[in-house]
Amino acid sequence: MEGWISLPKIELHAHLNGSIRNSTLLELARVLGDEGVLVSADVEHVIMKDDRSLPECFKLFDLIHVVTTDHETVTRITKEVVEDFAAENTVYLELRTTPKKNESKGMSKRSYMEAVINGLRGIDAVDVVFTPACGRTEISISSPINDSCNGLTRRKIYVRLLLSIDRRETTAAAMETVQLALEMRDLGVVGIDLSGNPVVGEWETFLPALKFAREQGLSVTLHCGEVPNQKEIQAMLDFLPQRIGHACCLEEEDWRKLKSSKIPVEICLTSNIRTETIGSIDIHHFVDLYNAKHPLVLCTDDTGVFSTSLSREYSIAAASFGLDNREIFQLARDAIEYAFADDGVKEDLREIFDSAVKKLGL
Ligand code: 6MZ
Repeated sequence: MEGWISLPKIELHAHLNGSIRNSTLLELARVLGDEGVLVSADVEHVIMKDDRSLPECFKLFDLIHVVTTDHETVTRITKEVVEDFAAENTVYLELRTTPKKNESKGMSKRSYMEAVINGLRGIDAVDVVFTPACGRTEISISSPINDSCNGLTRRKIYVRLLLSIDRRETTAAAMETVQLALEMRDLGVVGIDLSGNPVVGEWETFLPALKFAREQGLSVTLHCGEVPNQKEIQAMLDFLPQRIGHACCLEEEDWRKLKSSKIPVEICLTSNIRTETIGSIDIHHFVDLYNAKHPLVLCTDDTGVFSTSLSREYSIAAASFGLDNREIFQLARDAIEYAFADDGVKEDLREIFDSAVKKLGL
């Protein structure tokens, strides 16, 4: 199948500011360069660099945040990121982002998220279904993958949001993010993510907010084991989040716990290789988890930062692990079960995949 673009796909681990088009980042950097806020040539060099270690990634994120944190830009990047995922046939996208305060721009965590929502509302190239209310009943589906209207084929993408807690944040700041997520449930917020530089911060700092999120019925996913830290990995697995991301640096005992817990793992192949969190693709833990029939889902992490796409991640898995077309299709379809969306959305997604079987010649 050409590049797996025609395969319907589910994306469950994508960071908004990590998924910006290079062309947009460069354009934004040039504007700030012209205003004398930064030296755009330096920024261009950093943006265009291909391989970067994990610590370098977090330096890049700080730079990206300098060029993106105003409302208008947040709206623009949200729109572009969703359009890009939809263009490669992602039919369900769980997009995560860290709500940010920026007093100089009059930005609060809430207004940041409102700018994200405005981005979703502003998309007209595809049908975006992002609130439970604008769901299945309001949009008539003539073809499960593409809706036809006036002879034009329109794509449809479900989008749900996760609010990220950055590991640099305090307990109070993490709590504020969870509170905001609860208030924005009607706008498609379904869960909380813990992310950020894995060598910064303590698990105990975030635990009260994560517990509160869970008590209130939000789903939780944790970046777990991006660096070796067995005490934290054990504590995270004991918390029994609905999903974890990465799971690169687990020890024997952690693998046992993970496998018996059946917590689904968000696998980000290119990210793990580029950041050298995993030495090479042939020793990636995907293989062990896949053979053990452990729940897992292929994800991009940061399409912009790692120059990848979801189709590309599927191609890499097919080529590196010898999976045939049917196995790849099943891998993509199984991801529905690990999404944080409600049952009605999942039912629609199953139909989308099942009706794609014939079109894909499977
Ligand atoms: C941990 C990551 C990450 O939230 O500003 N982020 N956290 N590990 C990773 N693997 C490489 N990739 C991205 O998107 C960017 C933020 O997502 C988190 C970091 O906190 C980064 O600043 P938002 O939209």
